[in-house]
Amino acid sequence: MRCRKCDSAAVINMRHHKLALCAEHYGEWFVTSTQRTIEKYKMFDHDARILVAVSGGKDSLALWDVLTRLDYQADGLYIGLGIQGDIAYSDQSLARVREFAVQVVPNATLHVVDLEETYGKTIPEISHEKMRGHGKPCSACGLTKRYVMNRLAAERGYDVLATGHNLDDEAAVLMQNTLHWQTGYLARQAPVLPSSDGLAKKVKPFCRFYERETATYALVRGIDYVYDECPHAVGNLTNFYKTLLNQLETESPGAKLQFYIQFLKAREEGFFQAAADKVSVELHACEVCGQPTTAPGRCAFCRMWGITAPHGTLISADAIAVRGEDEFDDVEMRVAESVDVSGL
Ligand code: Q46
Ligand code: ZN
Ligand code: ZN
Repeated sequence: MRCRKCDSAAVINMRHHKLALCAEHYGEWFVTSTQRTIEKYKMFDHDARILVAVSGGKDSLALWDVLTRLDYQADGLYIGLGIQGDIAYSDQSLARVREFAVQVVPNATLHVVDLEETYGKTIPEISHEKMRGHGKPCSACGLTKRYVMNRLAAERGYDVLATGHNLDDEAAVLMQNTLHWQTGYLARQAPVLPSSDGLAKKVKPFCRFYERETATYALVRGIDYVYDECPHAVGNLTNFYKTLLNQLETESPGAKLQFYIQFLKAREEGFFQAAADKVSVELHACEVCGQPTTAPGRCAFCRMWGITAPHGTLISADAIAVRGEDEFDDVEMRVAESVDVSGL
């Protein structure tokens, strides 16, 4: 198969777009398409300070790369979950993120918040404690990640929080919510969630890209990412729906994209407005940490992590200005030293 633009060998054939491209033209197409999505959904402009949540996987690193190439002011946030399994998952992920930051986005800042250093426990530990050894740690993990992202964005003055969710992620969640007619969740599933009462604006600039498209972009850009999934992702429901949707896509190319795009249209036309009105709840400040919450008194995060004492700036893992390979050791030391847990 040849590239539509230059006749070189194509690295990808996107049947749903009827478009095959070589490495060079695919890289260009991917960056331009991201910009189009950013504009279409009014995600942000060049004045915005953007915080990209980076996990070490292909999607989030590709997102940081593309936003930087598009000249946006994008910094990174890595949250150390303390999930190792047989593959040293968290250690591997942090190593990939650091290497990427130093080599690819040397003018950006990488924030590292290690949960064990900051809050005294890893995700598997807090989850085990709360669930008495039953079930997966994903709910504790999701709640914690959302909290840390919001909190860091607020404390460091970021306007927007960007995540690398792709079309496969979005379509799988959509299918899950639709099969259960979770109208409240459907009302809130969008490429942009506006900021409200101290919660950062959230955006998903890759929501229209298939997973194989972000993987191909990472490949052509030579991004070194963690191939392994989190050990707890194995066998989860989202992956099951992804498999079903892939079967559908094989039979009917473009089905996944249509499913998601038509949902967004229906949503924009107010199809889920009644559900949105019903679930809109008032937020107030957590009496301990000050972060917005719907719960009376302490927020869900403070309750789960057993935080009872008021404190000032809790997350203090210092920002790392990524300056170059030779300062690598320094960086590690500064993070380890700058974590302040005195408020706990
Ligand atoms: S929620 Fe669950 Fe993920 Fe956390 S424990 Fe792993 S699989 S990382 S997106
Ligand atoms: Zn080409
Ligand atoms: Zn709180």
